[in-house]
Amino acid sequence: MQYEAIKRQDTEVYEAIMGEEIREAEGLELIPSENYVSRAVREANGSVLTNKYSEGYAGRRYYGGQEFTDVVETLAIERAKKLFNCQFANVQPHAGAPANVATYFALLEPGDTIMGMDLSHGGHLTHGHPVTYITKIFNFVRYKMKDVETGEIDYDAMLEVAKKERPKVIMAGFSAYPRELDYAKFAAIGKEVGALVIADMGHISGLIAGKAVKNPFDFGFDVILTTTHKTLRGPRGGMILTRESEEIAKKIDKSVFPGFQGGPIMNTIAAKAVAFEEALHPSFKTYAAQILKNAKAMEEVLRARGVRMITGGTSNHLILADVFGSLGVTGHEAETLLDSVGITLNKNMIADDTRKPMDPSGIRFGTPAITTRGFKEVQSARVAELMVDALEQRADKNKLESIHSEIKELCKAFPVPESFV
Ligand code: DSN
Repeated sequence: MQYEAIKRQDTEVYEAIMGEEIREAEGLELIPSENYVSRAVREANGSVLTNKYSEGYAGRRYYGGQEFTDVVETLAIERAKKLFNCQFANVQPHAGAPANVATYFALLEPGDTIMGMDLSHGGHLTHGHPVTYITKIFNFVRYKMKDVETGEIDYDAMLEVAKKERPKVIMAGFSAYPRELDYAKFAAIGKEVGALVIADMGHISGLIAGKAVKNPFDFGFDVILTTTHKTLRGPRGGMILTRESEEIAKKIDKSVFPGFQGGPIMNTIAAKAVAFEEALHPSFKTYAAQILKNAKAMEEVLRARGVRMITGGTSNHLILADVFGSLGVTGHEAETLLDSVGITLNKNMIADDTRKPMDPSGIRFGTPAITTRGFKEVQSARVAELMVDALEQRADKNKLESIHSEIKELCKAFPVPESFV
């Protein structure tokens, strides 16, 4: 039996873990940054490697007893390089935000300028939102969409600002943007103003690895930052990839350790290695392609039901819907209501939102986790129908109960798999 020792020793934690097991089994996970990992990834993450301190890098550690940690870290690095077609990988960042910050410190001096996508148009906190401490160190300038109905980035304005502000780094990346970026344009602007172009691909790195979307390295990007637990379907963690510059890679290694972090989390690095091997498997390409097909199927339903989507739809794994404008329900109300029928997603600001972050106009949802469950277009479309039904008929308790029953049946028919290879 799973969790036997925890059950014997600590019933409070055991019960919370079991509660989460049931929640994940009986509900649909639509948060686009979440996924289900394989049992092999979980075993590696729960392994004895958690006991080990390994400051340094393979072959150059500050503590003894590294014969096995060196193996897992080297495996993770080699597999990551193969997945993303690059020459260097640092797999030690504890998460996405530390990977970003360590990279800034590796490549910039305090006071230097970084250009990133505005959070309100889909960017990420670490790309320069004033609530983060890094804005006390670096100067951030922003770019936005030109047209929120199509999602087109305002590349002309971006170039103009870049010429004036001379950023040292231009970040291409997002956490709530449903379209592909024009990497060639980013690279051209970077070249024109002498900035490094860095892609923060946390959300879509699995789609890149599965070749369902473009790889920024093919457009001359120098560095890709990513989490490992979203579409890439690995353990919670971060990673920094460098295309070909040994000079950049060395600076990044030094910045991650000893500059920014202490000991790497070796059990998680082993789990990253396992997940990367899974992603190298041919079935991962099918998975990545299906994520996009499922998102399209949901998009079509929303359009047919008259729900406004920011950028008009999706070209990746996520959709940002203006539920307040379309259905008169706030993002917070929608999140709570859908949770009550077994659908988990998150409230989200929409572009130029007039509402507040804790109760915005939108919801953000996506297909990585339901696709892991085995959903195809037909089930994804049905879920979208049920979501809109629940939001439209939110006062009808019987209707909500019947939607919840149908969601539970779908979950039963598509249990979370234990293995993907
Ligand atoms: N929290 C992540 C997300 O949900 O997109 C970004 O860091």
